[in-house]
Amino acid sequence: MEKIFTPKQVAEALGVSESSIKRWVDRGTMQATRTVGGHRKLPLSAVVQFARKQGHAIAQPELLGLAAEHSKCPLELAEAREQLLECVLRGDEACCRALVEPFYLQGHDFVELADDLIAPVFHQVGELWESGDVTILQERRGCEVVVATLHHLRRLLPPLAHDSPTAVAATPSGDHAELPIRLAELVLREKGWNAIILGISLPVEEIRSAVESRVPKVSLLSATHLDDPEAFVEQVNRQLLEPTEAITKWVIGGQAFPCVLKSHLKCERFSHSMADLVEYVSTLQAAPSA
Ligand code: B12
Repeated sequence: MEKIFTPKQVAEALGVSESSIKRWVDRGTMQATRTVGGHRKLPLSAVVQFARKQGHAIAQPELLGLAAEHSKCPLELAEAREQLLECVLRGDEACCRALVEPFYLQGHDFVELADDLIAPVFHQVGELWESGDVTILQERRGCEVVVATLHHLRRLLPPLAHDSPTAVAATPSGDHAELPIRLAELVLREKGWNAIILGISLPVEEIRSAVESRVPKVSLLSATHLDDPEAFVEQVNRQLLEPTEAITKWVIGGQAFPCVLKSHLKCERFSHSMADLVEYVSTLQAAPSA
């Protein structure tokens, strides 16, 4: 259940007067509902989206159940990456949330969060693991704390419209990397898509049956590590992409595909980034429905 606040509580958190909050609500700048008695009620996501759009700092985020900021001044991207890497390697969830949540509240979107902050940090974790400077425990615990942070961020998104288009996302059997599809879910949710994660490490035939029953406008497949990429491309083309090409648009991404194989995938788009995914889906949203 989403947290709901009174204008007085929000005023205190934002460090403004209660009358300013009521004025913003009455002008429609801040979304609110009314009780039967006519009192204004403000959902957390409405306060957060107001703060992001208006560039309004939240003076006391803890009053809204948000993380107290890691650092009071907005961080440069390079600095944010450096600090996130430290939190990830320490497996410190509170520190990770206190860094990433304000980054989002300051107006950065999920595309930036994915492509410019989280992915580069984990690529660095991978390099450190390869050179023996990071343990498997640190790598796995690091993923856990970021996944937990993403769950917190999810509840800051505004509710979906009843007619929002559907997208599904999965990773295939044997691929246990969670971050790409969790990030894709948030990126698409932010753009108004009803993005549903089918699951991680799912057999291809089960992904296919989920797509056939849900008929999503877009389907995403992410693969970070495959034992035999060539055999996988052959199987996924034959058992998943070809049989469902008439009912959904496939977008595939992930580090598992060597360059030579990407063009063999029978998908609409191979995406290297969340920015590219957003660019692609915006062409679908703009297109008149058939
Ligand atoms: C964390 C991690 C794991 C964790 C994942 C845990 C979890 N809960 O998610 C676990 C423990 C499973 C793991 C295991 C292994 N791993 Co590992 N792992 C990583 C690590 C450090 C981070 C992966 C990650 O989450 N990155 C962050 C994401 C956000 O970045 P990204 O994948 O690049 O995604 C971005 C884009 O590529 C794109 N994108 C990706 N997918 C998609 C999909 C769509 C639809 C779109 C639009 C975009 C898109 O958008 C994202 C945002 O920009 C990487 C290092 C690295 N370079 O990433 C190694 C890495 C992927 N692992 C590697 C290896 C070798 C392994 C193991 C084989 C180790 C072993 N011997 O057991 C196993 C294989 C497990 C398996 N079969 O899945 C190698 C893979 C080399 C390769 N390509 O074959 C890497 C690159 C490390 C290295 N430097 O060697 N790993």
